[in-house]
Parts: sequence; C-alpha cells; structure tokens
Amino acid sequence: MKDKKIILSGIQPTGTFTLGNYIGAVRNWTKLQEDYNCIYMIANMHAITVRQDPSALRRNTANAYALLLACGIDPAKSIAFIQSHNRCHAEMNWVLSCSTQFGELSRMTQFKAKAEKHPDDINAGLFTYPVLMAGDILLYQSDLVPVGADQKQHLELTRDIAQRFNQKYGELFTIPEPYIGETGARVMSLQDPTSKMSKSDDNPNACIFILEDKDTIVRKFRRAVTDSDTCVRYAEGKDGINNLMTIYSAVTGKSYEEIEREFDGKGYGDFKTAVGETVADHLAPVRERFNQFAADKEYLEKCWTEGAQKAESIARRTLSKAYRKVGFN
Ligand code: ATP
Ligand code: LTN
Repeated sequence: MKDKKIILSGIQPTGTFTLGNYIGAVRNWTKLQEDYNCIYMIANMHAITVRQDPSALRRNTANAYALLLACGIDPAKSIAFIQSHNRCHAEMNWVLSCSTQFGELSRMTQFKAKAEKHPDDINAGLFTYPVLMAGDILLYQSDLVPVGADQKQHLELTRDIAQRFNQKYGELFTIPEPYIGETGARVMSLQDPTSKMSKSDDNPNACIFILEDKDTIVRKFRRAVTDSDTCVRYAEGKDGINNLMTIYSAVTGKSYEEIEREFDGKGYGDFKTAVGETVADHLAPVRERFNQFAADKEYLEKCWTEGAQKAESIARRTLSKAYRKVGFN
C-alpha cells in the first residue's frame, strides 16, 4: 500500500450532499483514485456532536455511502467505509486527547461558531471533535488530506498533535499535508452569495441538493439572488453572478472568458436557466446510479463491510504501535 501516497478524507452524513459538497469535495475525490491510495469515510461519529434524530442519522449514513458510490468512488479502487464500523477511531481518540491541550481546542473557530449556533448543547464531543478528526487521519498514516478552507485549522492541529506525539514517544505518525485541488471551487448560497452553500441551511432555496429533479434545480437557479447590472461578467461586487459563473465553469470546464462570450448580449434570465439546465443534466446520471445503489441494500452492506475490514486492518496496526509507545501492557 505504500507505493502510492495515501489520501484520506471524510464527509458528515448530516443530510443529502449539496452541489457544494459535490463540486468542492466528492467529485475531486473520484479523480484522485487512479494516482493515490484513497480512503474515504462517512464521518457518522462526527455527526453526533450536533443533535441528530437516530433514525434519520441511520438513513442519512446509508444514503451518504450510496451517494459516494453514485458519484464515482469505486470500492475496488478505494477504501470506502463508515467511521463507527472501525473501533480504532474511538480508541485512538482517547490516546490523542491526552496529547492535546485545552488551549489549542479553545482556539478552533468552528467550535466557537457551532457553540454559538447551538448554545443549549455545547457538549464535550463538539469541543474535542478535532482530536477525533486527527485520529481519522493519523490512523492511516495519511500523506495528504483534501479539505476545504473550513477544515484547514483542524488539519494544522492534527500536524501539531502528531509532531508532539512523535517527540514524546518516538517516531510513529506520518505528518499529513493539506491537498489543494486544481480548482478548489467554493460554491456559495444561491440566496446569500457571500456565505457558503451548506446542507444545514434553513432556506431550501439557498441550496441545490444533488438528488433533486431537473424542475426543482432549474427553479432554484432562476430564483438565485444576483444584482442590478444586466451583463454576465465576472467582477468584484457581483457575488451572485460570480457564483453562478463558478458553478457553470465547474460543470462545463469553460473559462470565465468563454462564458462571458457565450452570454454576450443575453440577460440574467437566460444565463440562470442555462446554468440550471446544465447542472441538472450533469447530475442526472448521479441520481440514476444513486437510485440503483440505494435499492440494493445487500450490495451496499457488502461494500461497507469489506471497506471497514480493510480500514481496520490498516488502522489496527497504527493503534497497536501507539498503545505500545504510550506504555500500555
Ligand atoms: P454542514 O452544513 O453540516 O456543516 P457542509 O455542507 O458544510 O455540512 P461538510 O460535511 O462539513 O459539509 O463538508 C464535506 C466536504 O464538502 C468538505 O471537504 C467541505 O470543505 C466541502 N464543502 C462543503 N460545502 C462546500 C461549498 N459550499 N463549496 C465547496 N466545498 C464545500
Ligand atoms: N470534519 C470534516 C469531516 C471529516 C474529515 C475527517 C475530513 C471527518 N474526519 C478526516 C478530512 C479528514 C467536515 O466536517 N467536513
């Protein structure tokens, strides 16, 4: 397994994937499968740091796994598994917690933001979540971690924890680097293009879910917030149009100049409809494959069981070494 570099990433099963998750993360994961040893995880243990309805979490976890396959993650090429199926994650979490400082965790901006959002449930798991994430990464001796800007700070902390452990107990962990993709597109909310498109947004029109039908997708794009200008061009202050151009560019591969030329002399209405239809057509095969996978529970279970076995056999080796190093008999 060491011939190619190891890539690990995870996504939380807190709802259906959005166009942001797809363009910013999962679609890029599929492209990495040829050149790296890839490990992809449905982070259900992370999900319960925020209150979840148990039956919805169970359903969302299975659907998220089916969606990974539908988007093109191939279980014959990559390891795809569900976090809670591999107990090493919980065990490593404890060992690493004892090499993480209270002050470090207090500085995590995502903790502060989520604590503010859920003032009635600032649980200890929400606070120590970055340690669980460090374990996810270090258990597999990952070289590279593709993450969005929102997870950079957690990756920095992972590096600090790994270096500290190696210094205290002797070399064990590979120090992971962030993996920055070619485009690194950040998809913004269709209703407030200054904030990112997020699965947990309360306004359904802000967000495109990748399993939505064509009519719904086109309708949401037609309602997207833009500006009072009329010309389709990429420019400062035109956040709504810039976002639509980013999305259109990500799915067609066209440059901003090509898009400006294509819509020269046409209004925002035509542009929004074109973006909506193009996105919907692009996602149609994903939806079709999702329906096939989701209907085949036996196949899904076989894939995630095998994925967990492969993941555990790698993780167990690192965990055993860590146990020995800290002095467990
Ligand atoms: P939540 O709303 O529950 O916080 P989320 O939609 O932000 O969820 P995550 O599960 O936290 O999604 O993130 C999964 C991956 O998708 C991460 O790598 C993240 O960087 C990426 N991602 C999430 N939203 C966007 C976006 N709008 N544009 C680009 N990438 C995104
Ligand atoms: N915290 C991440 C999901 C995640 C992850 C990971 C990403 C859990 N474990 C390990 C990269 C590596 C999120 O909320 N997007």
